[in-house]
Amino acid sequence: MELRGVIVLVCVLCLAHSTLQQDTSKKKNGKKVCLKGFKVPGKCFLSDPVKKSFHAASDDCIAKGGTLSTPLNGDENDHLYDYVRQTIGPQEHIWLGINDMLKEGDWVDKTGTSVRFKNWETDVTHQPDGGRSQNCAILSNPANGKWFDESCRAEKASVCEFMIV
Ligand SMILES: [Ca+2]
Repeated sequence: MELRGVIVLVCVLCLAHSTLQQDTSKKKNGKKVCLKGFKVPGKCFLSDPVKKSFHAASDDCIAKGGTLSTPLNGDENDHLYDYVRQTIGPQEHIWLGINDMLKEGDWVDKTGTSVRFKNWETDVTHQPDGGRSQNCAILSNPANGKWFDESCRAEKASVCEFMIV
């Protein structure tokens, strides 16, 4: 009985250790791979289906050693859209790591740099259309990965990204 208790304890410790491990990438045969999530060149995406405000989602990504996903080109946007469809759902929206809180209409990333790549929905509606009341942005899966501005207090799923360059 005692031995069994020790084995159970060791297993619990193992589980706790692997859960606490925040590394999302490692080198395998000289190539960086993602231990969790999905790899695109230079980064890993990891989804979090729990709906929360922009700030809560952003803080949670930082606590994991990453940042909210911010696609830099159409390819990355397509991969992110695909990944969200598979891991969170085809009707879901996720926060992006950009905002225009400081200066209306100037969408910046986490470093405060104006983003070059944007993918606003402009065919049906004319995003971004929320003015000062919508200073955060979401990627919409029902709209095929197009972006919409949104109130930062809304609660959405999210995807963290981890740089692996
Ligand atoms: Ca705005």
